[in-house]
Amino acid sequence: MLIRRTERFKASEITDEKLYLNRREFIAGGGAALALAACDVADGAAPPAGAPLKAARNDGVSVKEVPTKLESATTYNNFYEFGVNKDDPAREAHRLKTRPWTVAVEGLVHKPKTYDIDELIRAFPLEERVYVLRCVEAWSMVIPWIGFPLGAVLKQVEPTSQAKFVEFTTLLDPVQFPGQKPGFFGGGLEWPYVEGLRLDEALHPLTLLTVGMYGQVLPNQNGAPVRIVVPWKYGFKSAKSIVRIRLVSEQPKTAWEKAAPQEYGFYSNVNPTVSHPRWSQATERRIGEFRRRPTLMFNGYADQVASLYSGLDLKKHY
Ligand SMILES: Nc1nc2c(c(=O)[nH]1)N[C@H]1C(S)=C(S)[C@@H](COP(=O)(O)O)O[C@H]1N2
Ligand SMILES: [Mo]
Repeated sequence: MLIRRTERFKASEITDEKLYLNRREFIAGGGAALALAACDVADGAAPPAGAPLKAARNDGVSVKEVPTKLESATTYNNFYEFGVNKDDPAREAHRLKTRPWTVAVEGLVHKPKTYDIDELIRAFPLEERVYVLRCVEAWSMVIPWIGFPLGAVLKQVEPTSQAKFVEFTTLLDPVQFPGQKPGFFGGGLEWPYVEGLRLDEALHPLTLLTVGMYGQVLPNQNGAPVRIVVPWKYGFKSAKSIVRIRLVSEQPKTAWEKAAPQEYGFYSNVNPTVSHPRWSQATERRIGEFRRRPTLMFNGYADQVASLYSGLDLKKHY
């Protein structure tokens, strides 16, 4: 196991990488890979953010757009556990220890299992998928994520016939997450951050259990060591730094729904025809661009996901 893990990050692998790394980052990344090989064996320390992570590009599901600058994707973040300002996560995220880390997959399943994060990262072949992250605040980024379909894990634990929804829970730890401290303004959210999907949404092949981006280990501010990415929904559906995936029979109460139910619904499908009560969703600002672009129905994935919602009133189920 150790050998395979070391191999995944070994320095020689980086040589054939087109990646997104410029030369300086390339050198830093190589150094990180070597440091990893050493500390990994010694004490199971986390692979440093920025360590190379290899994955085969899945062109079939990737958008053809140029990725947002890595620097923007790692400095303009929503991660309220670190603070409500966009630059808080990049500054505070070093507090989060991503090893040891486990993810419990439990609830209405025949074979509940607690995965060690490194076991999870090796459990299925990693893919690179370029998706547009569309935030409910009407901005967006193009991000080459690395992960594998969440459905692969869910099938392994065998949901029972009573399982209808999947609930995701972020780590609760006010020491590592200053935003969770009592008295700290956390945007009105209750901790831990909880999100959810219908089981069919969770099993959809586009739904990605994500452990990296831009050819690298996921940076802490982007939800290390593991987060969800649901590309046809607003960004807040993609819970970061998750420790539990629970199969349940009732629709989970999500963090944003609890905080402001009239503004943030359970479905939160990207939909240019349904406005947020305080702003339009018709257009979005692509980070790094000047002109706004029209927002696409289901963020451009209508062909793949519209059938999940046939017969559902998307104005009512926003
Ligand atoms: N635990 C947790 N997950 C979270 C959030 C958060 O505040 N806490 N913010 C969400 C929102 S609003 C967005 S837009 C995306 C941002 O992901 P990114 O920083 O990787 O772009 O993360 C989502 N996941
Ligand atoms: Mo968001």
